[in-house]
Amino acid sequence: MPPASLDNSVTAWVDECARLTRPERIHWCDGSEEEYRRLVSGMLQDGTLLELDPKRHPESYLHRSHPSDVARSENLTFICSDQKDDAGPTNNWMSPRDAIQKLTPLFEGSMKGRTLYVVPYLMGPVGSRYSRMGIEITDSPYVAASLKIMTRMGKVALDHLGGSADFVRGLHSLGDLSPDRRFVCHFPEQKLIWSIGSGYGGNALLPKKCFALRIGSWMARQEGWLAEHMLILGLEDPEGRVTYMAAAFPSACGKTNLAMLVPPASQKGWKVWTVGDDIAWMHFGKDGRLYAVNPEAGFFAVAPGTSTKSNPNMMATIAKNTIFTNVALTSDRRPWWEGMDGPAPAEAVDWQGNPWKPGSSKAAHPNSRFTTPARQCPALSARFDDPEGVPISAILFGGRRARVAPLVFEAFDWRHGVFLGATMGSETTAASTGQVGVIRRDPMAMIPFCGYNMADYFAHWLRVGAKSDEAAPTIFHVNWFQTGPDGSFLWPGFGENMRVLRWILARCRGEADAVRTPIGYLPTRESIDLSGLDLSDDSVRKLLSVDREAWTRELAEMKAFFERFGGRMPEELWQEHDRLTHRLQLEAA
Ligand code: OXD
Ligand code: MN
Repeated sequence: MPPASLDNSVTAWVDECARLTRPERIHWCDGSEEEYRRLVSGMLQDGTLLELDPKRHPESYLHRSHPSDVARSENLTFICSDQKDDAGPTNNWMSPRDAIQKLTPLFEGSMKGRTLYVVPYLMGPVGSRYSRMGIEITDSPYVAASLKIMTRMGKVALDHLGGSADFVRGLHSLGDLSPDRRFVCHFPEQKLIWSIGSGYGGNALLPKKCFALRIGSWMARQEGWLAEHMLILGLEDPEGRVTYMAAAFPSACGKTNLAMLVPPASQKGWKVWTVGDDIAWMHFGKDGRLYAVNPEAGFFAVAPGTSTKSNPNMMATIAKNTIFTNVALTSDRRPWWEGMDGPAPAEAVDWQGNPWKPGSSKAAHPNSRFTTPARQCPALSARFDDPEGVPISAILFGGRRARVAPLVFEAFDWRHGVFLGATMGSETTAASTGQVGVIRRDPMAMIPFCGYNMADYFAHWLRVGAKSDEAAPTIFHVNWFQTGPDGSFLWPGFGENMRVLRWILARCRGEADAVRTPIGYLPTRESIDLSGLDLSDDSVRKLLSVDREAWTRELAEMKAFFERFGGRMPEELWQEHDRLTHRLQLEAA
């Protein structure tokens, strides 16, 4: 039964969706523990979930998605704005009318024999003026249960909505899971999402990428804030002072690990507090500072590579109440993936349910995931639920670059920082379908997630920061992934990234030296703590220097990327490109 307090438009929309999809029954989610348990027990009965060893993994389950449905389908993701130009050259576009015409027959009767779940959810802390409401209609109990973990779901959300009709509508159906009939369509002007044919998190958990980033970025531009693909962390110094930073990296480039970093023994007294691992909603306050909230309540993170070495906090987080997707299953019913601690099991069942032995194919899918509650993270910030958010002192942009980008450098000012974000490049990963390991321009790590023309997005960034001048965060670029001639990483990464965070913090406080180079301020060798690291002089030189020739080659690629936006590209960014060209030429002379 729908709660009585609802605006008629909510029930009218649910009725309309039910008429289209013809479910056997409708269930309004209240977000209770009991409801979650019922969802789980139904899925255990029909095999959608498998129970893990309840002693070692209490209340934790394995889900296997369809083998053709294991990552975000960027080629099937569309922005359906009224005007094609408003979606811009980096998005697939379909007219709203064509999208409705194409998808309506796919939704017709798609929920026959299934339950339609109405899932109200809140994005952002309870009681925050920055939080926003959404309702997802789905025929997937896996989605409904995952949303209980990933959002503030059910009654708490409806209480926030009150009698208002202002919420993002999301209609999702598994359909027949055929890639030929799979579409993820966003109608930003209507605050509406239609997704069919996929049960994969990034396509089916609509609050995450679809709402919090694609529709969110559209709303943010209209309302003057920023919806970003960024982690949020608090860096505590040995005196107990906490400074907050936000960082954008493309999918599967270590955002979650950085957000939960545990410093090595050499970094005594330092600590990282986790506010968010994937998405930041940020508003400039009256004091000119930028404040960030994490709209999510859980983590949907990549499993392979996660271990007590790479991310002990995450290993502790996933110890219970966690849904694993597409990982391997050991004979004692434990989850397993490549890069986990200890030796590989002698045998297991792979992510597709087939017998597996070490040395054969991958046991876990490279984009296998877990969905786990943020409140279980031992490093969760005390300000996770702060309705006002946390003040951001530094913004980090980064990518996966084997060459070109040094370990860390600082932008000259906000405008140059926006240029650094706008020209970010990274090697592609398994988080999306398509070729892995090729360099693509991924401005602010938002290329798959910006819900409108990215030229307008850059203009928006320039505009919001310009208002705040001095109080705006300082912008940095980092790259943990530079490799040497033998292909091995030059920088140890993981906990040792604390050394880079400390340099960034010291720069924000005006306490660290830097050299001015054509691309920005780089650390002097003495200003960054490299003590005790096993780094050759040559590695240090490569990590902390500018490869002028490589940057000159980059200029051409940046130019080609900017040209895609034609006359809509902000003039300021072309000027930044000219200035960089000029600085590189001067240095060569
Ligand atoms: C994610 C992604 O799932 O970026 O966070 O793909
Ligand atoms: Mn992400």
